[in-house]
Amino acid sequence: MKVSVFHTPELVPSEQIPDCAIVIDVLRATTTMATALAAGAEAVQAFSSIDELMRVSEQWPSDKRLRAGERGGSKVPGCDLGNSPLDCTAEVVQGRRLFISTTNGTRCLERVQGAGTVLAAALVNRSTVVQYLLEHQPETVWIAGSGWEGSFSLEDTVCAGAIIHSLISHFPHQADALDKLAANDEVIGAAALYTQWQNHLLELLQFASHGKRLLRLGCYADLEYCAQTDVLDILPFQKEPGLLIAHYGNG
Ligand code: 3SL
Repeated sequence: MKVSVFHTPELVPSEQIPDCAIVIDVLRATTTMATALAAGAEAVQAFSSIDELMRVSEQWPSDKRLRAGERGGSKVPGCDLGNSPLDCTAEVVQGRRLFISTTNGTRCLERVQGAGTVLAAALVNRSTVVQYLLEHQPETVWIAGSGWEGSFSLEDTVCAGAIIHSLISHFPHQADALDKLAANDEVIGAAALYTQWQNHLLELLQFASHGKRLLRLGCYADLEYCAQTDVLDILPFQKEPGLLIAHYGNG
């Protein structure tokens, strides 16, 4: 297995396709997707455009759909929800399809949707992603952070590092595991970031520029939730381009 990390969707190479692409948007799109599926949503359908979300979801029975739209951290008018994972309770999402469009996360998903396998990862479901990689051993793995409008984000890179850190803990020869796994320098950087911050993830999210943006919007509870590691046994797995369903670690 060879792993590459790309900090933003823009940095993901367009001329190749990996066996497995892992999309990360810790704050908050992939955390919300994992939470919605864990709470019983039928599926998550992601769109880069709000207009397209509205058009496609209109064809779905209204009692079986939820429209979640976020721009700049705030809920898009006309949608049922914004992008807070805390809104995705079983009472709200059970048996419904979540149609979602966010500033960066859904755009990142679109960027890698042609990969052999596409998974959505966050800190909350890190262990299921690692379990999938260990079981399926894809040859080439790309981990793509969503960043913020083309810029690096600490929270996505620390999550990439959390995945790499856990993955190499399963290698028999620890000493050269990182070197064997890494296909680019970003992998080493992400692992180092996680090693430094693994016991202070909430603090790191508060240092992050998007974390600060969410704090200004009064979303401290979202940061607290998104900073948790390995609390959801769910793996959002792309069934067809843009459509994610729940796939358990050993499913
Ligand atoms: O950028 C995104 O896709 C969102 O996750 C941003 S927010 O956390 O909902 O503000």
